[in-house]
Amino acid sequence: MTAEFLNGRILVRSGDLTAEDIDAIVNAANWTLLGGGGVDGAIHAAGGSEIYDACKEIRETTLPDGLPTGQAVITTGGRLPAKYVIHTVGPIFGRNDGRDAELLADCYINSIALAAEHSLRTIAFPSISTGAYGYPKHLAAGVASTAIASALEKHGAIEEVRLVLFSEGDAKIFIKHAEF
Ligand code: AR6
Repeated sequence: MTAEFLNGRILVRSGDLTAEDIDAIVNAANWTLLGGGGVDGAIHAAGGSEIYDACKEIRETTLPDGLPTGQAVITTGGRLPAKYVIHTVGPIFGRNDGRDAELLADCYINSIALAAEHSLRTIAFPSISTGAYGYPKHLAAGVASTAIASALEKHGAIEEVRLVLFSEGDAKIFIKHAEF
């Protein structure tokens, strides 16, 4: 299943994010930047040690205390088809004093801004926070779509944003609740 929004600038479909041939894929990481399960584990497994080494370097230099929720950093894509990985940390649902939506929106907005800063034109996201971090998928779809649309208004050089949902069912939920 594939759906297009904003004249084809946004594409929503099901698939494996690690297989995307694109300028950057976004990792739903955790504050350590040093790996985990879910899409994070899949990205490090497929991309190899170059990504881990780049994350470790960031921890040893600019981010000794880790990456705050909602912020984003960029590394090589290692052996992935994607040239770069943008790592962001989604909110753990229900643990942010009512700021879950704001922090989830920050993930998308800051990742797209970072891509634009690096003159990238295409970027693919998973549905951040909707696995281990427990964000209800239908709510996350509304937040993600609104945040992406506003970031695209600001960054005219970004040509395409792909939302790559892990199953057909997840893609359907996203499309049903998206607010593009
Ligand atoms: N391609 C696309 N989507 C995927 C893939 C994939 N290969 N694998 C999983 N998903 P999660 P979170 C979907 O748990 O909720 C990690 O341990 C999955 O179905 O990966 O942000 C990190 O290190 C779900 O819809 O990320 C953190 O500790 C979505 O990706 C923590 O999990 C996000 O699920 C982050 O939790």
